[in-house]
Amino acid sequence: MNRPNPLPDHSRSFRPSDRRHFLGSLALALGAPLVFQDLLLKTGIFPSALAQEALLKGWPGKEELRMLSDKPLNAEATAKLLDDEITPYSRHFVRNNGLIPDRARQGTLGDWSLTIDGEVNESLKFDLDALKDTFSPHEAALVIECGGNGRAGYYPKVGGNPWTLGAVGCARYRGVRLKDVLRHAGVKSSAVYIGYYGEDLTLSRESGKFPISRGVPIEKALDENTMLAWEMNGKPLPAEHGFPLRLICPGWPGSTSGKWLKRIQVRDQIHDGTKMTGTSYRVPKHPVAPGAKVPTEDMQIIQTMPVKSIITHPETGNSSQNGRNVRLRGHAWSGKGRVARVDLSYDFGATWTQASLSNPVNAFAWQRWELGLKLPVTGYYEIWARATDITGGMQPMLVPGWNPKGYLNNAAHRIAVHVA
Ligand SMILES: Nc1nc2c(c(=O)[nH]1)N[C@H]1C(S)=C(S)[C@@H](COP(=O)(O)O)O[C@H]1N2
Ligand SMILES: [Mo]
Repeated sequence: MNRPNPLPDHSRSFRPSDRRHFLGSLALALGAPLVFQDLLLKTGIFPSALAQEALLKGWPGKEELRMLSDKPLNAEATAKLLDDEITPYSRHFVRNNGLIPDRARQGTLGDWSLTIDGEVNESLKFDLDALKDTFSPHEAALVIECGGNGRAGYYPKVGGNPWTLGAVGCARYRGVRLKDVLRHAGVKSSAVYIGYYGEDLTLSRESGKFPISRGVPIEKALDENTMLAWEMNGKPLPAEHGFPLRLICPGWPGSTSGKWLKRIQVRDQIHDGTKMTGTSYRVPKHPVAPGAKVPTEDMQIIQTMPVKSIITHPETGNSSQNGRNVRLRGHAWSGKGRVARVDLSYDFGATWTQASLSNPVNAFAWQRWELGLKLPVTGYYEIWARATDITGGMQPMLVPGWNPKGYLNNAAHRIAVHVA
């Protein structure tokens, strides 16, 4: 197969200073990435991120994913792996801030219960059967995307997991609406926010500490699409995704969708749990220069996620099987509402062709787009996809505003295709 030197399979522009990317491309060009990485390991001039990738084994059940770390477990999909309408367990990214609880590893409920307390008329406790018996079931296909998806594209580099484009998935969940449970407890007029508490431990296993405890405004908690889920793709929630129960706040950063839930506290102030304060999941209130130091008081909590799309077929770097006719497809989604259109360009944005776009199966599911392009002559092309949502929000072609933690990179996805 004719493999042109591929573009990076994510939206960042090439920078000679980006050694990891440079070495990655070089390894591909040599056609022997493993030997090459091995060589570099021995010379000791090895960039640490690549060293980690070379050494990490796949996670059982998720072997296809790219591992960023195993303690805590962080692993993302590639564009090709996200081709399914409903992302299977094996291809759904995992983002953990701490350790998977023993209960989840064992997959046994034991004495598990969920507590609802705080600004409610009556504190309530449910076991899983009680949740299933008390409230009407709710099912939906929902996109969960990490707020840091695309972080690897920011320059100057920022700390945190260097997600490229695969910290997103759209699985089918079954559970109950959070609003039904909260209304049952009786939400007081003093309620302004909810905070979740999970059963996961910090890396140092300190008792009474939470690796993450975030939440959403009460309006979002009471939205009909916000749910408590015990099933993912027709099976009990897997250990990595929050067994036995997780929160899903679709359209908001994945960090608001608490896993291994034990408690939801209704608050009379903005929740102040772990990773709610400081610079966590916050972006500057005003645009800042790349690399700027931003005082905490100038940062604001990320709310909805911006419009985004991905080209899941063909895979970047492939040769067209049908000459100049290339069939492309992918998904598009937005935290602000439906996606209205997806356009593609094969000439660096000079001209655009609108793709056909399906309706979402429900609110906050991603939408399939497809397009057959006839490329003018043989040769090398870079194909770009750009989604626009119903609010008029459109993906930028370049990495958008730099921010200290590298959130919200929704730059258009680009692939390289060779037409023989
Ligand atoms: N209890 C708990 N909930 C959590 C996390 C966590 O570390 N602990 N990670 C959050 C983050 S940052 C993201 S992006 C999503 C990832 O969900 P997934 O691992 O099922 O893909 O879970 C969120 N919920
Ligand atoms: Mo996240």
